[in-house]
Amino acid sequence: MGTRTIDGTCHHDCPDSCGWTVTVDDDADAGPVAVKLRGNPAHPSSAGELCPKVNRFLDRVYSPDRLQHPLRRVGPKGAGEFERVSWDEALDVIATNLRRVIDEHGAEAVMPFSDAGNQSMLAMLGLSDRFFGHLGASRLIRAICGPTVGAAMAMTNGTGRGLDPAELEHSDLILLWATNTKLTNRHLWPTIERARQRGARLVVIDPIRTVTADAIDTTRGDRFIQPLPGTDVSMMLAMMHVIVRDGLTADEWVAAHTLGYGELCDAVADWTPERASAECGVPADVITQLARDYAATPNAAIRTLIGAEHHENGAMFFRTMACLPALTGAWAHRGGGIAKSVGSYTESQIDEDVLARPDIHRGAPRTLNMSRLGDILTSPTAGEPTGPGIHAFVNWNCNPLVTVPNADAIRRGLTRDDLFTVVHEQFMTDTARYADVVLPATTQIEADDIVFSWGSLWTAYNTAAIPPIGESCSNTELFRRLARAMGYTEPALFDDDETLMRDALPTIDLDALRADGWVRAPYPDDGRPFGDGNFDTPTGRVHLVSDELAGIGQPRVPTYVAPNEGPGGDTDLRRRFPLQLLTPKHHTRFLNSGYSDLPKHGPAEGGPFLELDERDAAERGLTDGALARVWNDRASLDVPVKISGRLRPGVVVIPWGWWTAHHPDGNVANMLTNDTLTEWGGGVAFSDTLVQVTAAT
Ligand SMILES: Nc1nc2c(c(=O)[nH]1)N[C@H]1C(S)=C(S)[C@@H](COP(=O)(O)OP(=O)(O)OC[C@H]3O[C@@H](n4cnc5c(=O)[nH]c(N)nc54)[C@H](O)[C@@H]3O)O[C@H]1N2
Ligand SMILES: Nc1nc2c(c(=O)[nH]1)N[C@H]1C(S)=C(S)[C@@H](COP(=O)(O)OP(=O)(O)OC[C@H]3O[C@@H](n4cnc5c(=O)[nH]c(N)nc54)[C@H](O)[C@@H]3O)O[C@H]1N2
Ligand code: SF4
Ligand SMILES: [Mo]
Repeated sequence: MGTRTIDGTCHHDCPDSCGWTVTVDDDADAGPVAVKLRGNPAHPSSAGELCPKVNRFLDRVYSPDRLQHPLRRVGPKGAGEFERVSWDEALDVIATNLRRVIDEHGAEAVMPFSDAGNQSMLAMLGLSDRFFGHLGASRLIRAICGPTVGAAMAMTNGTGRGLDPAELEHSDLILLWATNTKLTNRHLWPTIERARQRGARLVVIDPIRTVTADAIDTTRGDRFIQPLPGTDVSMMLAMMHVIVRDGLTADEWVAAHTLGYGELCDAVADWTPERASAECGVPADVITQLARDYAATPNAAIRTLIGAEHHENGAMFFRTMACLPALTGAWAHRGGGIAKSVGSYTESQIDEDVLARPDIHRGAPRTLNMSRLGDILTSPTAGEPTGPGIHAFVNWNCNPLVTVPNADAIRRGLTRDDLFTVVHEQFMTDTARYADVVLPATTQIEADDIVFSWGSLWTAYNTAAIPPIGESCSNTELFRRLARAMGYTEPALFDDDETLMRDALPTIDLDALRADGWVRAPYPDDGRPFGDGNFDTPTGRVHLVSDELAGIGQPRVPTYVAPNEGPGGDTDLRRRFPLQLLTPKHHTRFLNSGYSDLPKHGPAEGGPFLELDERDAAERGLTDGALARVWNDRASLDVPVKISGRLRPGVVVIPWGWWTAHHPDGNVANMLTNDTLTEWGGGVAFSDTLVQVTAAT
């Protein structure tokens, strides 16, 4: 038999959705073994390159730490003491406990919890909504990453649609605004380089001098602008002030395609660059120059992803940003506009109702926002005015103890004796350690699926290369097994993967997708999403004023509200906790909370640290490598100091993704972070976190 190759697609929650090719040795004693995994050169957007994390994906697949069998807890919660059980025993324990919780507390006391750990269609949307809807469980709002951006832009443009990022190639001025492209979206960089070769200038706007900021070339007119976190809206208002004041608007386009220009002018009249400078810390002349450059470049493009969403004013950031290209008429020009996630082109090809099947759901259960998990698990009413507390917690595709803010409260919640917890995972994560039952999950090379990219227009097929490792199963198979264990008979709960794929994609020919490997989402041939000037609002215009926002109690016009947990917010908090903490993605070998536990990934990145400016360090008597204590009212953690020139005084950073075992005192970055929700859109403000720092004793 020998070896053969199978093409697949990376499943990580990453905009790039790279194509890969797996070489499988069929002659191995233990059955087919994947011996090589490499980038697929034919893949249209990733062109053969993967990344430092996934180049070693097989280390993950064949890690000795992979969970291979169901486990039942035998020690205290969190101690990580388990015994191996059969699937039948595990399912029996789960069904018995779910039925007990439903009898004692009602079905809303069951909380499903997941995100995009595997963002492929079946893994993320497959059968979970059918199962939990049929059971009548509380419904989960999954909005820790992305939905706020779309909901915010929709208030201005009526849609989350924007530029295909590949269109940046046609732009003459690219603003990388709150996105760390070289780290988080590396396969877009060649496009940006092509634009630069044509003469495009680059502006990077970030509170951190990131690796992306380091890539600018000031001799070519590139710039790095470093606002304080959570203050960009003030800078945007000042940019609009300058554009209006200096007569730089595209008058004809504004008259034909916008609503509320006069009111917007009134709203920005007082927002001089000097006033904004006092809020955001960017010199007034830099703001003025940025506004002029932006307005003088008809096809200026703004590239943004998720970074700015994670603030108390995170929705207003994107709502306000969307007004900028409307003032300059950038959408009329190829390469001009805003490029964000393209999920509204790609993922919208999925008929989610076909997957969720609301017709087989029971009742109309409440919704719970995933980002409030700490509050939900520690409250007698799940953080709601009324209703049962959570007594059963079923988690897959997500590692909330590391990835969700206010995580010390999550830990306290998961320790509750009257909470029954199930975790379906590839590894014994911090979250899994608190489970009563742990179930083993497959990796991407062990199950067929379809990956809808949010960083390019390409949707790609993933063919399983090897059978499931050990007794692991895919997410859809998990829910079929749970439905059977619960004694349900509704046939839709048992649909196989092939049926789900065929039924959920009304506009995609599955056979052609399989044969070709990928398919591109429909997008205008001339590259301009709003080339005809028609927007998706009720009036067809760009809403510089928004009655819809007024309807949900938000300002009609773009308005800067300083985050409460920030320099312009609560004065008592600010006095006690004078430093702004960011906890960003930082390591090239990590993907969110994944890989920090693997021997060729985690150790190569060193370990967690507190990064700060030398002035903040000197004030506290801290030197490089000293152990610092970082704390606020939510938690405290000890971590070694790293002095750098990447930050403004007053801003500190702890890279995120490390687990409790990697931190000297077992506390992780998200134990410090803020779980206040964004003004609308359901996002969360973990990047508005104030802390104090001293030497650890
Ligand atoms: N290597 C690697 N790649 C990844 C990931 C990973 O963990 N590791 N995670 C993936 C995921 S899930 C996502 S969502 C994407 C996210 O991709 P990005 O949105 O590009 O990444 P973030 O690190 O969330 O945020 C980007 C930048 O926003 C900045 N920022 C924070 N607050 C503000 C602000 O108020 N104003 C401004 N101007 N900037 C601000 C941060 O300093 C950060 O450098 O990356 C994906 N790619
Ligand atoms: N402080 C701070 N917090 C953040 C962020 C930040 O920048 N800073 N970023 C936020 C963002 S943008 C995001 S997207 C979230 C990400 O938060 P999470 O979704 O929790 O992060 P991941 O580490 O990507 O994935 C979670 C788990 O899914 C598991 N998994 C992978 N594939 C499968 C599968 O097929 N089945 C099952 N059952 N499990 C699988 C992995 O083993 C992994 O442990 O974190 C958010 N939290
Ligand atoms: S994690 Fe992102 S960059 Fe790395 S292989 Fe997967 S899709 Fe590509
Ligand atoms: Mo994300």
